[in-house]
Amino acid sequence: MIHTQSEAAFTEAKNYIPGGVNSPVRSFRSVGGVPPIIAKGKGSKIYDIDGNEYIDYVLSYGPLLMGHVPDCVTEAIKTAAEKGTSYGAPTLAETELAKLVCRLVPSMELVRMVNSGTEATMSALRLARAYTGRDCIVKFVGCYHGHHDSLLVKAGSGATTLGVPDSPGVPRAVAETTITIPFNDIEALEQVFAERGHEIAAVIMEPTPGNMGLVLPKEGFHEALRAITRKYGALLICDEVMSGFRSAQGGSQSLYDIDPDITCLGKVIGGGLPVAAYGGRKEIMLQVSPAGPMYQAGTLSGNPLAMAAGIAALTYMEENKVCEKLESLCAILVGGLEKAAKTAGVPVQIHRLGSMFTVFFSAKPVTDFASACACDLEAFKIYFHSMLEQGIYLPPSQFETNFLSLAHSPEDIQKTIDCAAKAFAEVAAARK
Ligand code: KE4
Repeated sequence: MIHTQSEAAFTEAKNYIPGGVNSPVRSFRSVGGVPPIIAKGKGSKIYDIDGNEYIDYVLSYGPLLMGHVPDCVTEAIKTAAEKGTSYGAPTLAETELAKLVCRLVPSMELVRMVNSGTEATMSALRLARAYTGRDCIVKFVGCYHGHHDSLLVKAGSGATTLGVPDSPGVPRAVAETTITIPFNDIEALEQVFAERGHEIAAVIMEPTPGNMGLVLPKEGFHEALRAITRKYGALLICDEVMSGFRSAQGGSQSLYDIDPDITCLGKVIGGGLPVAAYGGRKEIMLQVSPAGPMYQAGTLSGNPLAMAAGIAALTYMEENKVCEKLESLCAILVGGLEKAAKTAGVPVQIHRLGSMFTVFFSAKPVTDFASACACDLEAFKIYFHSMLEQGIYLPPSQFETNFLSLAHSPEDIQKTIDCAAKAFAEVAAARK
């Protein structure tokens, strides 16, 4: 593949944008090389400015459930745009999307629209602190909830000690209100609550984490988590920004029978436009301004253009049973990848849930961030670049999740499996 125009464009971008990107993962920093500069997308494909075509498994890191520019969403945006893009005043579309979300995710009795997953989880934390009057938050290592200070925190020295900043600029005082423990570790959870339970406002978790690659909860983990938060009066915040409408139509909370106090959504809910949301039990949500004293606001929250895209996407999803269809399509793809890796003699763990999947280059099970970090990252790099050069566009990190869309055809799936067979063979050859 030729990448000359992307190389020149990326160099120029770095003259005006830090690292040449508006979100770090897009820079290919962890896999090396120059990211293709994308010119357009259609269906399952994206095209870069050098004219190269790729089958896309990034799909904007999840939002594009029906693939690029599905007619249902494009038409809705065009119609809305002709009437207005934003008013700073209530509209019918906001109520329509809110009703749709409350029906699809019944634990969300009231919902507030915001513009990014970060805003949703930041607001959810403030709400939990406002509702409980407590300051401490518990999160899990490897779960990502956006870039606000309270959650850019890494584990302190001991299992239950307060966190330390995970980025310059995060005040130590803020980091010290967050306790970080390993995902799937019920003992650590019990120890934290035994020692600090009455200081804890909430536990925030990805029910099926997708930011260390896709990692699945152990048997009984969610039941234990819900029981202990109830016992100590801490809220349970379910961050389904990624898993919402992806792991299943009702999100992972519907798969694992989780009854969260607050849920955060993003990505798919906006159909590719900036929409995210937080919502939950009515008595909790009624704390949110102007119904209650907890302040949260946003100029473009609920703007009619994004609402139109979200309504179109979720309506199409439900009416066409998209999540069900993607479940079986993804199972076929992952089955083919497993067979290809086995034939090449490359040890992998492939995790799949709904239309999300991750190929871990590991001979051992991956159950948390530590075991994800033990993967063969050099093997991943070889696999990633081989797939890219063959026209398969994957997330540029072992710690990301791949996504499938309704636009991916059986031919796309077969081509992906064939390309993976070649990529695994290159990994095997490099390991010799
Ligand atoms: P945003 O602020 O990026 O819209 O959402 C933050 C967020 C919150 N919660 C979960 C579970 C998430 O996965 C995310 C964002 N996910 C990443 C992908 N790993 C977005 C990609 C990026 O950072 O560019």
